[in-house]
Amino acid sequence: MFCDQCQESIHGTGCTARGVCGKDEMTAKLQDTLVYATVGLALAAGRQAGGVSREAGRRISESLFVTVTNTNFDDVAIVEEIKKTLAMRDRLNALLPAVPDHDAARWTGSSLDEFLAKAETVGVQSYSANEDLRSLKSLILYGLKGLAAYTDHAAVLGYDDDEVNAFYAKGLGALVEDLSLDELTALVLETGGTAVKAMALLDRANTSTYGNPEITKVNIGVGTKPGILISGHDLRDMEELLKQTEGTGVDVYTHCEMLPAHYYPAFRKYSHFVGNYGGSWWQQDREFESFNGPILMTTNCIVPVRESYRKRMFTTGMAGYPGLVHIPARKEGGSKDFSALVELAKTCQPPVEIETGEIVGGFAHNQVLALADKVVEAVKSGAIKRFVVMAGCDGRHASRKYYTGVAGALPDDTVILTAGCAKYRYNKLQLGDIGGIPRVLDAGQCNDSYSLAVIALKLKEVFGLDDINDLPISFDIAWYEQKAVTVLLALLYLGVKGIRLGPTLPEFLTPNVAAVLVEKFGIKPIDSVEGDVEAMMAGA
Ligand code: FSO
Ligand code: SF4
Repeated sequence: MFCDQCQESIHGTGCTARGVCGKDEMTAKLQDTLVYATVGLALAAGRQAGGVSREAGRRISESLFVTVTNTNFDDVAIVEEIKKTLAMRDRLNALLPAVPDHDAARWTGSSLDEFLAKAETVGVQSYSANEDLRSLKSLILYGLKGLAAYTDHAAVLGYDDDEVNAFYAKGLGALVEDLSLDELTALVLETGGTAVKAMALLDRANTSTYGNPEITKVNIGVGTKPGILISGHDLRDMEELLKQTEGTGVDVYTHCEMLPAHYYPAFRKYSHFVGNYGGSWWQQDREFESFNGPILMTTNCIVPVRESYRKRMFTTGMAGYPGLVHIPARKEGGSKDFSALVELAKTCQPPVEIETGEIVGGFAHNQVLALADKVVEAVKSGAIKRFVVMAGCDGRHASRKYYTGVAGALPDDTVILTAGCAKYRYNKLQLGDIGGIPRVLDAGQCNDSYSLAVIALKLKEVFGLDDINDLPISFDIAWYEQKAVTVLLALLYLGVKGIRLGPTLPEFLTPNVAAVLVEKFGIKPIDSVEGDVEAMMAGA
């Protein structure tokens, strides 16, 4: 196996025997074959008379999402995804005057052994013999994987974007084409442009269905009833779980990236939606143990499952893990059936309280724009000197203490804008407020980084600036998995310069490609807390 797609990849070599994430060799290989099958599907779908259909776009989203870090460790499920993808590829091939002239569009296989054998020649290292070209192709592929997660969530709510689907064909097709450094660099930016569209699409899907997030205080303590803990990003699963637990005597809590569900009016109304339990994804093994009740993983961020809670943990959607019960997809027009979790919860003890208090969030674009006058006034009066965007992911590495340090060291006249699980490094610090505006404004999930971009663009307009980089705003982004790559590419596309990226730069960037990013966009690695805070306050 070879995998270098996340920040915890073994530095210098990538993961070659077993992933730091827990992914083993067989799973890694099957995921490589699934990506290659998806490239074949993209080649066939992109050549259809009407362009990439919504059905094909959804299949591509699902297949790529399965291969995002920590999403699916279940080989049986991945084999099924490969089969479904090849079947759709072949149906589309049959509609063409000629099957695309590439092995990705033509190879055949139907057994586990054949899929594993195929993986030997189609992993990410096969996309080019030139390491710089391969690096750019990796950047495109990983950006597309994150994008796929977002378009999958939007599709679940009935929202698709034909332009995003069209780009799946172009971007995935590029992985198996001979393209120059310049052509691939342009495609990297185009991936960023498509990422903006995908994030806007998901924002529209979420807010049209569940209302605009509002300022909300979220309880981090526990109640006295047994609970179900829901993690991941899928808001439709959230909705159906809340409906199916209402009046059952079972409470519902969020974990990690599901915390922002509390900010939506459609979910706030449920009295049994009690609070958020614990911290970010990598702490789940300890926290799932003490939660005592059933746990539902709706998307990525599964860490190797401990025996102590294995029987209480369920997956759904694109998530999967061997030995766990998987709640099947909903039928057309229907709902998923979470009754197994509800029945199990009734037999469980209430959660053990691990902390008390509350965190405040709900500062997505609509809410912040409603406060725009107050914010603009605070900037004009000098009460707010600078905004620091600290969005992205959290992870296991001790070096991520840097983000807690930066949040604490930023002067009292700065406001932190955040989204994604990166916030767990500082969202329980008491950082106060500026004239009633909290110093940490949490927009929501990582996809809600879109909101942060909307807010920045609005501020640019209000202050009559031509360039987003003229705002008193700095970007100190943390990355872990491929959705953060998507967010980063979106920011680059929007013209943001001088982003700090940490805790380490991606392993898959060669020195030459990193140099291009430095030269064109001023991307820089993080340094010391003191040095970076001082530099950011000076606008550097
Ligand atoms: Fe964090 Fe995980 Fe949302 Fe990522 S929970 S690491 S950026 O999934 O997707 O923010
Ligand atoms: Fe390694 Fe990350 Fe790939 Fe897992 S996802 S195998 S930790 S690079």
